[in-house]
This record gives sequence, C-alpha cells and structure tokens, in this order.
Amino acid sequence: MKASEYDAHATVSSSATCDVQEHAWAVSEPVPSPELSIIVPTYNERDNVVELVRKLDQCLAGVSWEVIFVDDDSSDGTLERIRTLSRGDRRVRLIQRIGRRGLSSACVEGMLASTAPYLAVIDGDLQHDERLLPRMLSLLKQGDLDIVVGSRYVAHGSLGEWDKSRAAISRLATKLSRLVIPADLTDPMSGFFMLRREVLADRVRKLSTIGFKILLDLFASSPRKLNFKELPYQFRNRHAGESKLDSVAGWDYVMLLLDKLIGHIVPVRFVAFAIVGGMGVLIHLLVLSALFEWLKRPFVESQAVATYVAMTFNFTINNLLTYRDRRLAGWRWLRGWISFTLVCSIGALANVGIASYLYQRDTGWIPAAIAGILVGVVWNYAVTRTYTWSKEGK
Ligand SMILES: Nc1nc2c(ncn2[C@@H]2O[C@H](COP(=O)(O)OP(=O)(O)OP(=O)(O)O)[C@@H](O)[C@H]2O)c(=O)[nH]1
Ligand SMILES: [Mg+2]
Repeated sequence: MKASEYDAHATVSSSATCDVQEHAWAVSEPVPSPELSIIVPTYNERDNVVELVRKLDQCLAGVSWEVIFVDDDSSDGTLERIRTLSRGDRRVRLIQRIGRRGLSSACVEGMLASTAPYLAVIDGDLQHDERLLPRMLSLLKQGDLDIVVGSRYVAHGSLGEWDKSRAAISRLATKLSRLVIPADLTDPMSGFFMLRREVLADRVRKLSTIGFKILLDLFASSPRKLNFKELPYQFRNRHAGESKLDSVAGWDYVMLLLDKLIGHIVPVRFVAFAIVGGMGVLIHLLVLSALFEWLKRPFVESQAVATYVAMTFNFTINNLLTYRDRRLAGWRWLRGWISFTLVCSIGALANVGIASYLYQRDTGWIPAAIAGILVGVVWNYAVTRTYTWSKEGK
C-alpha cells in the first residue's frame, strides 16, 4: 500500500488510539486499528479475493478499514492469494481454520478477531454490492441504529438472475424464519450487513453458529429488539468459482430454527443424533430380515452384520449432517468410524445391561427397553461428541 494511503488511514482513526499513545512503551508512532472490519468467509474463492479487495479499496476511500478473510482451509489456492495480498497491504488479514467448516461460525470468529467498533459481513464471491458499505457505516455512526442490512426484498432490491425454484425456496425460508424472529425484517436470509460491536458482544454467547444464516442467528439471539434499517441491493451473479450451497443447507437451516426454538431445553445436535439413531434401527431390521429371513443365514451372523451396517450408516449420516461442521474425511474418517463403532458397542452393552436389570426387577418390558435405549443413546452421543468428532478436529 502507498504511504499516503496509510496516512489517511491513521488520521481517520486517531481518536481510537489516545489511550494507547499515553503508554510509556509506545515510543514509536503507533498504527491505529481500523474503525471498520469487513469479515469475508471464504471457501475456495481463489479467483474472487483480489477483485473483492480492489473493489473495497475503491469504494471505501477515506474510511479506515480492514478486511478479515476467514478461510476454512481452501484447497484451490485461495489462502496463498490472500497471503500475497496481505504481504503488500496490512489492511488484508487472514484467519485459516483447519478441520472446521461453516459460514456462520467463520463470520463470528472473524468478528471476534477484530477490535473495530463497526463490523461488516460480506460474501467473497462479489454477489453483494460493496458500494453500500460507506452508507451503512454513516448510518450506524449516527448512533440510533444497531445494524444495517443489505436487502433484496425492499423496493429497488432484487434477487438478480435467480431461477423461480431458488427464489421460492428463499421465500419459504424467510416465512419459516418468523418462527424465531418477530422483526419485520424483509431479508433475514441476507448475508450482507454491518453492525456495532456492542451488538455482537451482547449476544455472541447465545449464537447457535449453525450453517449459513448468521444474520437470522443474530436477530434470534437478541435479548432485546434490534434497531435496524434495510438498504436495497441487487444480488449479482457469482464473479468466479462455484456455489458452496448444497442440498444439505436446508438441514442446517432447520437445525438452526430448532436450536432457537428448543435449544435451551435439549441440545439440537442430540436431537439430530437421536433421529439418525432411529433411522439406524430401521436399517438394522432391514439388513437382519434380508440375511436371516430371505438368505437363511444363521441368526448370530445376521445380527452381527446388521449391527455393523447400522453403525456404519449412523456414523456416515452423523458425519454428513449432525457433525457437518466437523466432518471427517480420508484417514480421519476411518479413525472416526473405528472410535464410533467401539463407543457404540459399549453403548449397546450398557443398553442391554440396564434393560435386563430393570426387567428382572419387575419393571415392564417396554419401560425397561426404553430406559436401556435412553442410556445407550446418551452414552453414544456424549462420548462420540468428545472422541469421534472432537472440537479440535484431531
Ligand atoms: N469459511 C467458510 N466460508 C464459506 C463456507 N461455505 C461458504 N463459504 C463462503 O461464504 C460465502 C457465501 O457462500 P456461497 O457459496 O456463495 O453461498 P450463496 O451466495 O448463498 O450461494 P450462491 O448464490 O450459489 O453463490 C462465500 O464467500 C463462500 O466462499 C464455509 O464452510 N466456510
Ligand atoms: Mg454466493
């Protein structure tokens, strides 16, 4: 970056640094932190990041800003591009997350890594209109608003070239969002907004950070009604690269809504784990009847095969859905499968042990079986959560 740009940068945010300048150790001229951090979640956006920074630079003249890319270990060279940019321009920062996925959690981590009083979130594929950022900032600086949202649904906003089915799905998701946000926000699915730091601080511990919909999460986690304003923008086509929105995004969305509705009573991951477990029982019975009834294999052999098929099914589906943000691949998948089957085998022993104990003490067979199943599911959930899908992603 040119020296003159740094000078402008320092002048704008000098008020934020007066405390630091009083410190005895601040012998050289301190470089003030920016007033606006723009958080960009990225996953395989190699051919978009340079153009995005160029456009930010163009539209944010006179503003003290930085951009924080939060990248989930892209494999297409995005990281190298961002590092190259960052070496030449200290306004460009990078957080690389390993063994993790998720747009919402990436945005939250980016916001927490900044000290700026104003925080914006924008996609990395240039679909959002970055030219709204200066207006968002000046509206927030007036002091009455908590958050300014880029909306595709207010007058003069549009979905761009979305086909009918995608527009219908987005409208349905917007309607469903009313279950958890009473606000008359027209575009809670928007991923483009700017907020004051205090707004994040007030609700950061209540966020679900599941899936793609961080704005909805912020509104639904609010202890009080947020003062917001929506600005229209026209959703553009992707500049380069491919969409990361897959068929499982709908599942994430339902989990986010469920977490907001019942998460304070029971963890939503546990609900998902139990649903998958129920599906596993059906698979078990199907395989068992195929082997034992139709193929006339011995019962013990059929039961053993059915058990391992059901466990593998459960592991695969939980890896794809319940633990989508920590999903395992390659060797880690195999190691995860081994730990999952070991833990679930102990869970099955506990299940049978508890159920037999209760049955022998004249508890009816149905309550005894349910108690056994509950103990087994809770054990399996609690232990695989720690060992199979550990947060550290090891
Ligand atoms: N860090 C991180 N970023 C992600 C992840 N998934 C998507 N992103 C980024 O989030 C932004 C939005 O994702 P897109 O795939 O463009 O989703 P979308 O805009 O709703 O869908 P399209 O209109 O099809 O592009 C992009 O900058 C992605 O690179 C993820 O798991 N981790
Ligand atoms: Mg996009």
